[in-house]
Amino acid sequence: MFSDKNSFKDAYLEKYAEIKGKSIEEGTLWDKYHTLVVLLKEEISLCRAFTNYTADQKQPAKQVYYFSMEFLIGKLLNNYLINIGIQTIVHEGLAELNIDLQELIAQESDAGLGNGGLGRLAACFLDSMAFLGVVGHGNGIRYKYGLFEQKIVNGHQTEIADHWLKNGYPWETRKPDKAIVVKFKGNIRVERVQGRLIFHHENYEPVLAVPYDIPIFSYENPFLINNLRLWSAEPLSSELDLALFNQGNFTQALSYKSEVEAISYILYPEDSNHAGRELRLKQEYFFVAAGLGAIVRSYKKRNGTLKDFSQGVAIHINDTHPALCIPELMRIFIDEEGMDWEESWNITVDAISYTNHTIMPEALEKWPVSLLKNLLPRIYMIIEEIDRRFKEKLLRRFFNCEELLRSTPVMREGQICMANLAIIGSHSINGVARLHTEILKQHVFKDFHRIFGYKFTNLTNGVNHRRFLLTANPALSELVTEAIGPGWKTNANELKKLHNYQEDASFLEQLGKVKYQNKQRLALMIQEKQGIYLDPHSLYDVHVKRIHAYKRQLLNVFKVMDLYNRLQRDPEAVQGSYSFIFGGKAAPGYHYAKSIIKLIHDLAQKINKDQRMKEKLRVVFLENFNVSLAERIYPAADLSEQISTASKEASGTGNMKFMMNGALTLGTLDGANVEIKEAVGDEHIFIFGLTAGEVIEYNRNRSYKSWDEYHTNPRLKKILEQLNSNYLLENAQEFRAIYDSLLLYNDEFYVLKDFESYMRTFEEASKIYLNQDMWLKSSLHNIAESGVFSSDRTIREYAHQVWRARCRRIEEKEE
Ligand code: 26W
Repeated sequence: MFSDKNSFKDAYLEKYAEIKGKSIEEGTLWDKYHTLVVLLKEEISLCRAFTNYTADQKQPAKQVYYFSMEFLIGKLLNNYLINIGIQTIVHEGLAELNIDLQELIAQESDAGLGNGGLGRLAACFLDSMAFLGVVGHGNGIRYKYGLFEQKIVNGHQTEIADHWLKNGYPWETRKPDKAIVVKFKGNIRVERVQGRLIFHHENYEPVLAVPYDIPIFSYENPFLINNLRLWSAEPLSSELDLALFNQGNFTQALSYKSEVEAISYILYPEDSNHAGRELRLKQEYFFVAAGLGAIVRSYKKRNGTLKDFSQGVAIHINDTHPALCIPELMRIFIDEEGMDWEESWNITVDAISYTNHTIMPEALEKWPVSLLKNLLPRIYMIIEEIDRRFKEKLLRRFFNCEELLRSTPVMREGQICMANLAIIGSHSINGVARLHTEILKQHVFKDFHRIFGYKFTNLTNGVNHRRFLLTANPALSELVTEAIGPGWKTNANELKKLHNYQEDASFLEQLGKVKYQNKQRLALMIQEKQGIYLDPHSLYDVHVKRIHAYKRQLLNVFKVMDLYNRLQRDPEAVQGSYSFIFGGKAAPGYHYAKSIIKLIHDLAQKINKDQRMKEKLRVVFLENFNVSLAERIYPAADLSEQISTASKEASGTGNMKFMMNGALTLGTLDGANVEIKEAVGDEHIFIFGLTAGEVIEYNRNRSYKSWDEYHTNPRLKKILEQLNSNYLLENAQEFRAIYDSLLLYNDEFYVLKDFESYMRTFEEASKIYLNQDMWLKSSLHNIAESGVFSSDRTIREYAHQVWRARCRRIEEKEE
């Protein structure tokens, strides 16, 4: 790698001349960005060759494969420059060539191959696996179109296709020689040969899966490079096309091509709603079959036999979307390797582990038998057999097992329950925060917990602190490093050393300044984009995440409405100055969530144009919340809104990103908020509302009556009346669905129930904010305790407890 800016400059100019064949002055920003990425990739691949070499010398490390429908990786360039440790060299070298590194960084498309939490978690895990020296690779889909771009028109969300590949994506390398054929539909012919059943898949529709590899560079260790493999669907060969073309059957030939390409065409923009579409099931099997095909092929090449497969390979399934890994691995062992059922099953279960990310019933995947049977006939037969054997075992093991037989089988009422398949077919199932895991054990999968108690574990989520603190917040990172040294970058627990500065007035003052600058930077961006001015002295109260009823953006809106109502009556009723910042995408078909976006806009418009509120309240909705925008927002936040209905948010990871950037949490006892509270102590977090236990009990006994809240709380009554009138809009019907959800349908997410305690707790927080010294101490305390929420900690736990894989980094250190 380059040792100084001159050697970088020479290499860059040489590469530029080689691939562009013109002078730098003639080149576009894209040319310059492209050259830089190609150069980095080549330099790094030299290191990769070295990795393979060293790995072969010692005992081969266990390979971990992280199967996920989504990888929300965002931009890579800046992160990679920091990881490799050459950001300054490159910045200065390019500057001498009159090139602004920031402009090149802006050229990169934000790879949005994910919806939200689950996809971003997968991306954070890739970084931490590489950093810790776990040989861990991502396996997913190379969607031609990622998550839609959100445009707000007149307060309404509209969606624009995210054509992220339009200029090309220089980080990826196409590997046509590593392609795999995936088979759909057709029929199975069964033959008995020497007492054994042989299964022939005939008349199937073949699809070629072509891999594109993206290198994952680890922090400060160029030798530990992992791979993210994304599969693209292509027609198998031109033969079929040609034959049809020659017969004059053009439309049929073209429809075959587009049907195949549809598989990796677009990411489903649903983050919690299982729609049960055939194309989605095709996507799921497509990347499962391609990924496993490649893994088995390379394993066999290295080891000859598959007998010890699960000792050398761990397959992790990120939610149930890749749960077809279980029958597919069985199919490979039985049909292609001629192994018997028992042995195949033992290896499969031993290799596979599963993470659950949601308890929302509408998000749990269930596929109609008819759909699966037609699309994947052999996989269907295997699922049937898994189900049959499981039920048989239950009957043998449990006396009186009617109850168990009702809730745990894979096949129920003409549907295939993917979570049940995932639990039965893996050796480990985990929730993503302690509370979530407890809910899984005691409620959602209670019966499974009776049967397979030993399989359940908790692995609380974490986030990549090198992206969301080190890279996203350079000013804070510098301040922290000056105070406690650079060790926190590789060991986030060292952030605890910041406690030594708790009483250091000058340090706290600097911390305040950093926050102010970050707020200014965000304000500038908002001013430029939306023409709304935010005062950096005001409290930035931030609520950014997918828009969903259970995440209760509505509760926050009611808070703003209430403050506004009170300020109109009495300008002294509320102390301090506030900027309420919202952001997030709604699934295109989720009308309720879209109304929430419209509501925020209408409220923002009303308040922002009211001159009397100028010094007091501002409301802004940031368009197109994505990874890059998130990296701007977290460093500028004072208050982090984590206000889901308790029990509904499995973990949350935004809560952790805010925390490490010094924001204080205003939240319910839900997901990882519970653990954040334990880490910082009651006095450094603002907790309100029903507990998960109370919500579950209300749901059970149905004693909650939302009308009671309406009648007993005049402030709330006023807000609801405003919602149901033309107070915000000429059209009083616009927010009728929201109003009805609260009063006609009894407020499923307890918005009205939690309103009062939310307001009280918000007021507590705002009082403390007025005392900047106290606030900054709490802010520092939050940063100091955020180390446990680094994904490095999470991945260590996965490696030791679930994958039984080595973290080469720590072992090297101990030697
Ligand atoms: C089939 C449609 C569908 C698509 C995505 C259903 C469910 C999902 C995901 C499981 C939803 C998701 O992203 N869950 C989030 O996962 C995060 C990472 O663990 C958690 O922090 C969030 O609390 C959880 O909502």
